[in-house]
Amino acid sequence: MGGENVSLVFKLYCLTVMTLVAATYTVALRYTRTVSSSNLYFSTTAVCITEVMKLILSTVMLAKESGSPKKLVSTINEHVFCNTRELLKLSVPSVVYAIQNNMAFLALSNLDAAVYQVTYQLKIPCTALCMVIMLRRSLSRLQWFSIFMLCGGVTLVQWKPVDATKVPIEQDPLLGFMAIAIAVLCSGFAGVYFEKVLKSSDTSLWVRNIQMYLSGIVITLVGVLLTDGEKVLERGFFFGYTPWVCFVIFLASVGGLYTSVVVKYTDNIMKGFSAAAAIVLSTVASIVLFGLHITSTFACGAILVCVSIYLYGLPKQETPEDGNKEFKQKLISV
Ligand code: NCC
Repeated sequence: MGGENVSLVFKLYCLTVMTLVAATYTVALRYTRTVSSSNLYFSTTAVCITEVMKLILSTVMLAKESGSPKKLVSTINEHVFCNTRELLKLSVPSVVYAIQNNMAFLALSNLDAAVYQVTYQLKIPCTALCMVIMLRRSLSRLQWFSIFMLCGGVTLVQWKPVDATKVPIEQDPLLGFMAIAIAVLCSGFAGVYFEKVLKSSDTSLWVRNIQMYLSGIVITLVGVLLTDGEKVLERGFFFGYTPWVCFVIFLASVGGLYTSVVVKYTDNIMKGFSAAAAIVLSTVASIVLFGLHITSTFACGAILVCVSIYLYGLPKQETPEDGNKEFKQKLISV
């Protein structure tokens, strides 16, 4: 996966898998947090084990990319063990993602999965703002408008009546919403920071992932000790793990790796747009295949998503400022 010129089909495949995994992940995670109040696993340990899984999978991918065990060892030595500076650089998104991933557990322990999915869409404008500030990406007014339209569209597409079934755990919706707000900020910042580091050098994606997951393991382990340390020592690290919990960890690992591939071949804003398109397409497919009824909120949302994609892709009207920038750029290159 070293070449940049991957086919459109491959990109679409990665985006679709990422989106389907994310949807399943949210529902499965909510289920594992609400199915029983006794024997509830420690969410901090699940976040930590996910980092371990992603580290193993990324090392396997790097081994495939390297071609020989000798090359793999020398690459890891050069970029990981003998490169403290890069490790520290990648520990920044690592800390932020660790907070975000823990917040997802907190939010889904206190809010319905559909409410979570809808509110979490605020990450789209937040990511766009981070792209503008951190990557100096310029967005026209029309593109900003289309980003907010997309946000509204995805919200409507995913709109479902709140599941009023009683769950056997205490829930605090305010805490849930605060956790989402923190997760939204973390997702925008960490996503764009990782993209910036990844695209500013030729270093392999799998090396970057290994650098990030190594510090991720240390950071999430500190999280386990600080939050659940005593209880973990008493009941064990894997207390309350069921096949469903293992399934959630598997989805979190696969979803994380697909996210990194998607960011490599597209960008964080495209990730938001394509994920929205994938949600619309997969719902339309299930309507056609399984004869489900189309709701008016879905239809309105789908229209908004399609129009926003079209508007975002329209060629930008050049402002005099853009013209100046291009002129200066040309001068520099001469
Ligand atoms: O929120 P989101 O992603 O931006 O979070 C990114 C997730 O990917 C992991 N990651 C990122 C970069 C990288 N190089 N390696 C990684 O493992 C981060 O640790 C973080 O978990 C989205 O755009 O909506 C998306 O949402 C998440 C997830 O649904 C939400 O965070 C809710 O908890 C999806 N993750 C999974 O499905 C597991 C992600 O695929 C898409």
